[in-house]
This record gives sequence, structure tokens and C-alpha cells, in this order.
Amino acid sequence: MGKPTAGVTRRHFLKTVSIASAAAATGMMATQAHAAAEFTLKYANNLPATHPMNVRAKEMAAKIATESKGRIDFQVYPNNQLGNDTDTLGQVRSGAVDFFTLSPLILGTLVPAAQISGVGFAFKDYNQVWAAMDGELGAHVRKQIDAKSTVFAFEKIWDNGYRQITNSTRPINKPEDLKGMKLRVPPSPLWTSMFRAFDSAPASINFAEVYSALQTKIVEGQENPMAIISTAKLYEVQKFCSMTNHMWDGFWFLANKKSFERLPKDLQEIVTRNINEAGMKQRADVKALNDSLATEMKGKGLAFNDTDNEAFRAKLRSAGFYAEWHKKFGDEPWALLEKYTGKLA
Ligand code: X2X
Repeated sequence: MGKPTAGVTRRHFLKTVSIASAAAATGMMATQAHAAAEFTLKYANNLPATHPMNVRAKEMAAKIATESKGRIDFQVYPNNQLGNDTDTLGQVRSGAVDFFTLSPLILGTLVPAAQISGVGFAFKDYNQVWAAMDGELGAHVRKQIDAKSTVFAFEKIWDNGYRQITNSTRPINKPEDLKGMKLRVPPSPLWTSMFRAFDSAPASINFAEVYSALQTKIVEGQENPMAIISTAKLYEVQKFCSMTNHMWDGFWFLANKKSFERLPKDLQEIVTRNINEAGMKQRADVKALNDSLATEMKGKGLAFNDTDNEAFRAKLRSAGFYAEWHKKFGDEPWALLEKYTGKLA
């Protein structure tokens, strides 16, 4: 700090020095706090910061910092900040990213068995969803993930919700309305297979590129739960929303095994408990939001129509979709799925 210049009173100078010193000290404390984090953990996801996933993730990160007494700096990177889903899956496999929430169907590009929770029209309601995913079907999928990759999934899957079809061309009232429609689907063999069974023209595009693909008409439509149609503002580039509820979808909270194992056991417990607790809160938020948005989305200009699930389910059956995926997953996993859903084909 320089000597007082002519015309600057001594009192003013001392006041400036004390403010500057306090600021420096505060800055130093913040740096020290940051420096105190023994472990910096990066969690990436593909959803807007306003989606309940990120609201709960931020809250969870703060709890982990507090409960670990600052030893963990749990950093949340929403909205594809560290790359799109395909890129980030590679990063969590290598450990460049420590945690990543990913749909079981996109994870299917690495662990095919994980796609079983996304079979079209499988779960009739959330009672069936959570009985299966918190029960033997979820345990089966997590075992496959652990056996086949360098990542593992925490016990409580986070929610995405039931998916609806939006597009800019026509309402989808019956399966025939999907014929030839250029629809974006996430990169996953099952998603592509399902919309081919509907005779549409599915295009695999990562979520990071969906808004622009719809805006430039590379594709006519896409399918997602209402909370994503809203928070990603897809209503700005779509005209119709058909309530097909064609699939329940979730997000496995994935961790790189080596990254997690570097944590001492007490910190592993803090991270595990908070991720599962946040997942349970996020489930409640997502369901409430998905159930609440139709009126608001109508106000944004989306034209809504309901559909007859049975007609779409019958189309999948006649196209051989259920038989194809029963064969791909195998008799035992399929029987495990039907234990919760009832007979599907
Ligand atoms: O990519 C999608 O459509 C999304 C955001 O729902 C998933 O992550 C599966």
C-alpha cells in the first residue's frame, strides 16, 4: 500500500488501508477454505440449471461440504458444460469427471442390460416404477453396470419421468401418425428400435443439440417429460405435445470407481447418503413438476392431445418390439421386469 499522497488526510488513508486489509484477509480466508478441500469432485449432467435435478444437486453439494467439514468440494456442472452425454460418459469412465447422471438407455451404449427399465409402456404407474427400480430390477441393472464398466450406480435412481412426444408438424393421435416423422431420440439402441417399430424416422442426437435441431428443422419432433420440455424451453420450437407416456425414464447417478475409492470411508458414507437422499427429494420434485405443467405449456402455445396407450402398445407388439427385446435381454431379466409390470407381449 503506497504512502499518503498530498491532500489525502491521514484518517482517510488509515480507513482505506483497513478496508483493503479486511478484503485481503477475506479473500485469503476464501482461498484457504477452497485450499482446505482435500478432495475436489466434479459432477456433470445434461439438464438446465433450473431443473429439479440441479436444484437438489446444489443443495446436496452444500450438505456434503458442511458434513465433510470442507474436506470435499463437490462441484456441480449442469447443462452439458463439460460436454454432451456421449463425451461425458467417456469422461466418467476415465475418471476425468467423477460423477455423471445418465439415462439407463444412453448408458445402454456401454452396458446394454441397463436399457431394460426403458421398455415402451412397461411401467403402468410410479408404484410399479419404484417397486422395480428400488427392488430386484434396479439391483440387477446396478450389478450389470458394476460388472461391465469402470463406473457404478448409486442405489436410488433419480427421476426423469414419463416421456411425451412433441413436434412441429401434426398432433400424434394414433401410432399411424408417427409414420415417416423425423424424430430425435437420445443415442440408444432401444430408443431407435422403439421409434422404428412405430414406422417413424428416428435420429440419434445428444440432448445438447436438441433445441437447435428442432429450430433448424433437422428433425420435426422429439420426446421428453414435461419438466424438460419446460426447463429446456422446447415449447419455443415445437407446436404439438401428445401425451403418450410411452416410456418411464430415470437417471442413474454414476461414479467413477477409482475416484470414489480414493475417498476415506467416512467421506464415502457422507457422499453416498447425500446422493441417495437428494435423489429421493428430486423424485418428488420431478413428479410434482411434470404433473403441473400442462396449463403453463398451453399458455406458451403448445397444442395438447391425449392418446390411447393400448393402440401404441399393440403397434409395438405387432412390430415385434417386445419379442426382440425379450430375446436381447434374456429370459431371466425379462421375467424380472414382468414381475413388476405384468405380461408385456
Ligand atoms: O436426452 C434426453 O432427452 C434426456 C435429457 O431426457 C435424457 O437425458 C435422456
